[in-house]
Amino acid sequence: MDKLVITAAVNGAEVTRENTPHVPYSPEEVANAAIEAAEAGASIIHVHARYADGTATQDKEVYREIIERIRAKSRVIVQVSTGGAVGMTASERADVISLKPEMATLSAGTVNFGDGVFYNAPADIEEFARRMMEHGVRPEIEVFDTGMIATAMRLMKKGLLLGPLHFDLVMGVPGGVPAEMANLLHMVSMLPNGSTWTVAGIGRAQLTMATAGILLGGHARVGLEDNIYYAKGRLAASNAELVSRIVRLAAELGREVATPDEARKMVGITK
Ligand code: KMH
Ligand code: ZN
Repeated sequence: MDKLVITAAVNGAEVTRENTPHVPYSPEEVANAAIEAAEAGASIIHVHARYADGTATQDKEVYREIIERIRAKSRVIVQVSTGGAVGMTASERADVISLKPEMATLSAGTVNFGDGVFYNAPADIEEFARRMMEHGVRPEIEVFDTGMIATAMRLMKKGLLLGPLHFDLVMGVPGGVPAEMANLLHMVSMLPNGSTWTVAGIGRAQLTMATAGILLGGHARVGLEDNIYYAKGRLAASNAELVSRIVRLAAELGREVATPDEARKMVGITK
């Protein structure tokens, strides 16, 4: 099996200090969490921009500072969010692509997201893909339900996405595909040949889905964006703590962990 690429989704747009005191907000906090997670074994860091008070933003300058701070100390891949937060417009979400980050998320459809709607109209998805191609940004296709895999394949046929594709199967968002093994196996069976995939289980499914990713030859995403607990009733102390557990599990299950440069080759980052 290929080496394991661990993604740390360190903050997201929705988790607050009321949920957990450990979620990083400011660029400095996000960068420190990212560097610590990379030292623990993550090769991709998925980041959202926040203002210092925690408000989610797609402000390009905030992303620029996060990227520069991480770059100064680590070779880890920085993957920016173009999903932002529920309610943001597609054009404000897309602005960060012009920074030419190595990697960015590309959500492949609309999904109910808790009490809100994460809106991704077909024309907007195509525009995100076009801009990523124009700026040489490697997309990670965010899939919240099975039909979104078919959407990504249509975009590939239209020449808006270049294969092999790299997917993040997000499982357990209330409104999206439930985080169950049968659903994961079904989604993996739908992926176009040659795809790479990681799985992000939400809440307590983070550990089970990441373990499934290790066993099935996929990859694993963990972090406070998706899950704030280490165990029932015990908050994770940091993103690095969640990453470290995956590194230990991978070792027990016979999967070596990829370095950032190995991950670049595996997920198709060419620049
Ligand atoms: N915050 C969610 C509404 C992404 O980063 O691309 C969307 C999200 C996906 O987190
Ligand atoms: Zn995100």
